[in-house]
Amino acid sequence: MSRLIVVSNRLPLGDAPSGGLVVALQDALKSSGGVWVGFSGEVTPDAEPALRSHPGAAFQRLSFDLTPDEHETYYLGYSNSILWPVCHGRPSLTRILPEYLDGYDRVNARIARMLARELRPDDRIWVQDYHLFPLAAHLRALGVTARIGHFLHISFPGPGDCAALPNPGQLFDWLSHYDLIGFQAERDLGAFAESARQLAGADPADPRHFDLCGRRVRAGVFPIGIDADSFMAEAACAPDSDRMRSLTGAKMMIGVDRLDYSKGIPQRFRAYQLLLDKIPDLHEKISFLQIAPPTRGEVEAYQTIREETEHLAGRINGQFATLNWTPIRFIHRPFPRPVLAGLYRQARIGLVTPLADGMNLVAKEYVAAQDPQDPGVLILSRFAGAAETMQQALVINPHDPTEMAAAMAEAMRMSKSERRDQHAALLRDVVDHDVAWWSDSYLKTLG
Ligand code: ADQ
Repeated sequence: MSRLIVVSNRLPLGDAPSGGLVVALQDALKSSGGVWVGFSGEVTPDAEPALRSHPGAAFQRLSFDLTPDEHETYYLGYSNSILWPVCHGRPSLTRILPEYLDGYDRVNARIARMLARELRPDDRIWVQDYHLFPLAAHLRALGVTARIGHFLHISFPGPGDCAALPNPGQLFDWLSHYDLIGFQAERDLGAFAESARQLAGADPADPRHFDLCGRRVRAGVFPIGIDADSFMAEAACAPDSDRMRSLTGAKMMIGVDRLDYSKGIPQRFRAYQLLLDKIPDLHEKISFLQIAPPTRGEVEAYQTIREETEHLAGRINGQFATLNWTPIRFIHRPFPRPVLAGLYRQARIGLVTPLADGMNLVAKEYVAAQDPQDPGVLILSRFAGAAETMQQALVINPHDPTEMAAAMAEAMRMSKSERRDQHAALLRDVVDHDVAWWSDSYLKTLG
């Protein structure tokens, strides 16, 4: 059996499987004697030129360190100050410096050199996400002939946003070295086709095969899911925490996101403010818990979003709070999965309102965590990849505060039978298209 080699920016270290991706790939890695390669999380001036092995998992794990300069240029720079804003439709938030592209390409070349030494000709290599676009090109240059696939977890930019990259043509050249490029949603495949046509003269042989930069590339849509069964089980046995119950018995609305400008957190705060302003009857009857651990704090755009959201939450509490009721609790800390599952289950409304998002797993986790007899309501942005398959949610435009506030009011009003019908349809999709389905269908297509 050919080995599966997974390469991602971060290597899952820690003892417990840290997320759906690990759970999904664990079996394939274990049964094929496979390897997971990724960044160790350590930034050190003496990053070794060889991969380091981490025993103790069901599969082999190999890591690399980054030097401070590589971390600055490859990770914070090209990946998160150029590609991330461009792929999320925010080119005005890019910071383009020539050393970012240099560092990004150099780190990918270094990973390719370290990885090539470990490879066998019949391995299948599965590269994850936007940090590693050039990896296949560097592996090919070293003579690697194995099958190489890429999966993009975030959305793909249309031609207008792609043109804001310092190197739009080169992006397509990098991608042309993969055998299969996987996207989250039809929307992303469409954007890829159009951008590749306009910016790199790509010729679609059919909707799923492209002649790109002199090579034939296959592309497809593989919407990622969650580890639905275990999430449902965790939520069902989560203790109903009394500490979470508000003094006024208010129904909870929950948002769970990394603190990122793509997630639409200020928009959701403004819609909530409008709701409380327009419908005083809801005062003390609804309370909003927003959990948002900060990420990428070294990047300026993330400092700005933190200030903006803290300011808005403070203003809403100042304006509406009573002695018994705090309208918003804004918590900057990650929670263990079982705690999160219990919080989702207690929440009458799950608020997922990104301005742009590859998929958004919180939408799926929220649905899986509900009590099917008395489920809560999902309010979902039409700009999340999840909206392509989760049409039974209350799908909204996150830029329109009136529409979002109306959806919150509607979710508070909905009868139990309406909520059950809506939830049953959503749950079917979450269970049928879980993370194991995602990895199986991708790897089958890769061959
Ligand atoms: P992210 O942008 O990180 O992922 P998302 O899909 O929402 O976004 O996944 C976040 C994960 O982190 C969820 O599993 C969530 O439970 C967890 N999480 C968030 N806040 C947490 C907290 N405070 N405590 C604990 N856990 C927390 C990228 C893309 C997405 C795509 C995923 C997977 O941007 O669009 O869905 O990859 O492909």
